[in-house]
Amino acid sequence: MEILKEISGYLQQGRAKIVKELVQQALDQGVPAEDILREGLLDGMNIVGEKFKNNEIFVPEVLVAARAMNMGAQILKPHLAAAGVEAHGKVCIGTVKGDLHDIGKNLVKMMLEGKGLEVVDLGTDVSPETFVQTAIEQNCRVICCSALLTTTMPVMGDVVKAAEAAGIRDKVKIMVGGAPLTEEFCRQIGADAYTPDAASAADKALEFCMEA
Ligand code: B1M
Repeated sequence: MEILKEISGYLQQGRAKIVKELVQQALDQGVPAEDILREGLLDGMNIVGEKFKNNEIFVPEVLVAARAMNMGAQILKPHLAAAGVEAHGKVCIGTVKGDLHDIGKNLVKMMLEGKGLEVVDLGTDVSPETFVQTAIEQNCRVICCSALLTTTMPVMGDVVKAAEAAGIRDKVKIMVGGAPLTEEFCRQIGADAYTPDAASAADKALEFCMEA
């Protein structure tokens, strides 16, 4: 669809204002929010990622594209979230210590809210102790950890250890995700679930909350 290609293209150029307008236009035309996200915003961000990897563009370009992505996603937020759903449980989410990538984490947060879960957003660069302390203080059923760097993935193992040390490991489920993660890594560190995308993360978190 032409408008989705335009959204992807302007996102790659970091034209946040136009991206916002086009996302709204696509919604007005009746394009499903999930399609706008996948074929417009995420498509654009993937191309940005490839160019970044190949040294065709650099951090400043990626940052403006990321800003356009976040602004477009904000417009989609109410459409991705199911309206008026009762809270089914509380979860906390954050990008692990040393890692500042938050686009994926923000998408997961949106999807969690869309499932009617109450979400405590800890932001980026979150220490294992903060995840665990928040889970205790706010009575969270699930801790959601995101990581985009291979160098910060091991921090997720530290979150599992911190939960064990604090004596809450049997009360809290620990979910992990982010581009470099795998099912095998999840098993190795003793986390409870790996999900490859935001929608399946929200389904899994809801399942854990309903089990409680
Ligand atoms: Co960075 N970066 N970056 N970056 N960056 C990557 C990740 C990289 C793969 C690029 C590359 O080289 N190809 C590479 C990592 C390589 C590696 O670790 N092996 C990299 C690097 C190296 C770096 C720096 C070190 C660069 C530098 O400074 N030299 C630096 C690190 C800073 C730090 O964190 N300490 C850095 C900085 C940045 C920016 C600040 C410029 C910017 C981040 C802006 C921001 O987030 N606000 C940035 C970006 C944007 C990227 C790329 C281009 C895009 C990431 C993204 O947002 N993707 C990325 C390349 C790429 O991925 N192709 C790259 C879109 C997002 C929707 O996907 O986060 O995977 P993702 O989330 C998905 C799923 O993974 C899943 O759901 C989401 C949607 O379905 N998911 C979960 C995510 N979390 C989940 C949690 C769950 C479940 C599912 O459960 C709890």
